[in-house]
Amino acid sequence: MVRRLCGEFMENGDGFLSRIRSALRKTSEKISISIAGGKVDNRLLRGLEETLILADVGVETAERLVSGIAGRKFSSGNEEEIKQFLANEISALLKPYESDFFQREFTTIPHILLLAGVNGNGKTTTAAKMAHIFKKSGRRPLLVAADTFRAAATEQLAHWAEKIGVDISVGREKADPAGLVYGSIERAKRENHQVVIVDTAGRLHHRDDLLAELGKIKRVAAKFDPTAPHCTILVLDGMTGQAAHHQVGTFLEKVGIDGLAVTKLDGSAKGGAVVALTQKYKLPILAVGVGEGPDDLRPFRAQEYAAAILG
Ligand SMILES: Nc1nc2c(ncn2[C@@H]2O[C@H](COP(=O)(O)OP(=O)(O)O)[C@@H](O)[C@H]2O)c(=O)[nH]1
Ligand SMILES: [Mg+2]
Repeated sequence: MVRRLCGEFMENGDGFLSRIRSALRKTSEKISISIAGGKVDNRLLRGLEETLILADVGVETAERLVSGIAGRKFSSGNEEEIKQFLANEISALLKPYESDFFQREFTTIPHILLLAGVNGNGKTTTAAKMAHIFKKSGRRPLLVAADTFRAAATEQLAHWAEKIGVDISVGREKADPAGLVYGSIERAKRENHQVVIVDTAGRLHHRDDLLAELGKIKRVAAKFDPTAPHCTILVLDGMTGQAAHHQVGTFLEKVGIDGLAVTKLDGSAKGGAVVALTQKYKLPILAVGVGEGPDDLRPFRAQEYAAAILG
């Protein structure tokens, strides 16, 4: 049985739906325009397909959705019926990629989470928000500032740690991140932290270095426990659209990832990217970012997301 550790957290606060709905308004308005009149003919189908492709749901998925409509009888002139049909279809496509990430029992303690991704995608912010969620559900987190390359990165995470009241492990500037991670895991065992959240560097121009460094961090964690890191999470910026695909491909191949966290959905007009990414890479969406505050990280809900795309 799954313990609903974060149940309270998830029901509280303003809705995920209202946050992303305003961001996705452009997409949903365009969909509304493309199906205006509700008369299913070639013009409507072509217009809708184009709108879906422009919203980044991916060409194949757009084709599939549109042929689903083409092959169905709708009572004429009913836009709402088409919208409802699309919402159900998109929700069904996304449903397998929901996750119980925040409620999951930790099989090994400390549970080790590794956050990776390109600079600016929201790793540090997401690490802090995750720590905040775990703390609220009664599990002591330890944040690890393994982006030792830039002093500012450590300061940023330290600032968050103070703000949300959780422990943090920092190293000297330019210290070996893998060494810091090892020391942090030992500290977590000593001080009874149940979850260790490792924030890493994401400098793009040293990509090979960076990927090698992530590999080293993973090996060091595995020395302590062969199943660690228990979850390697790629943090993506929901506003980047197509570029995100390249990032997922690279990290999957070179580092190995278990799931995605998609940030900035509160500002992403091209919300279809989540649809395309899940269909292509079959990775769960562990969390979504809907703002810059500590409470602005949410579980991903397929139905709510589909509803927001359709307005
Ligand atoms: N609106 C919004 N901004 C976010 C979100 N997540 C992160 N940010 C902002 O994106 C910027 C980069 O985030 P940061 O965590 O430093 O990225 P990192 O370089 O990957 O560690 C910061 O200004 C964050 O406040 C989100 O979900 N919504
Ligand atoms: Mg950072």
